[in-house]
Amino acid sequence: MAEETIFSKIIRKEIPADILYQDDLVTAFRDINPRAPSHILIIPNKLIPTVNDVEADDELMMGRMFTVARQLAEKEGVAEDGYRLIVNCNPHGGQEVYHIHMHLLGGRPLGPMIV
Ligand code: D5M
Repeated sequence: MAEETIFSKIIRKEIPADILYQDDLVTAFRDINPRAPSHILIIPNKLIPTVNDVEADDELMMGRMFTVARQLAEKEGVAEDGYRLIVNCNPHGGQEVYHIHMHLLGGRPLGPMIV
């Protein structure tokens, strides 16, 4: 059984967060440490620690994450100029919170992806 993170508390609204969207499968809120004018995290309501833990049953929810990302990008006004979606996995991927999250970054030119 995976250990809960602070994101489970955000989903249950036990701690404050700037929640922009929530439905039965996903929740989206502003990143507390924004790296761009628009920096939103889109997460599954179900606790899945990393991309390594994704299973076929999760495909609907993973698809919803992209649909919500697209809708929020439009709402934030960054869709036309463009934005970046990032999912970090484990230490080499730079993952800090072990509850899968998609970063939506936009509102400025992000440059080429540096690895
Ligand atoms: O990214 C983890 C991200 O989670 C990082 O950009 C900060 C963000 N974070 C951490 N705690 C909070 C709270 N409480 N609200 C909003 N955002 C938060 P990673 O891909 O794991 O490096």
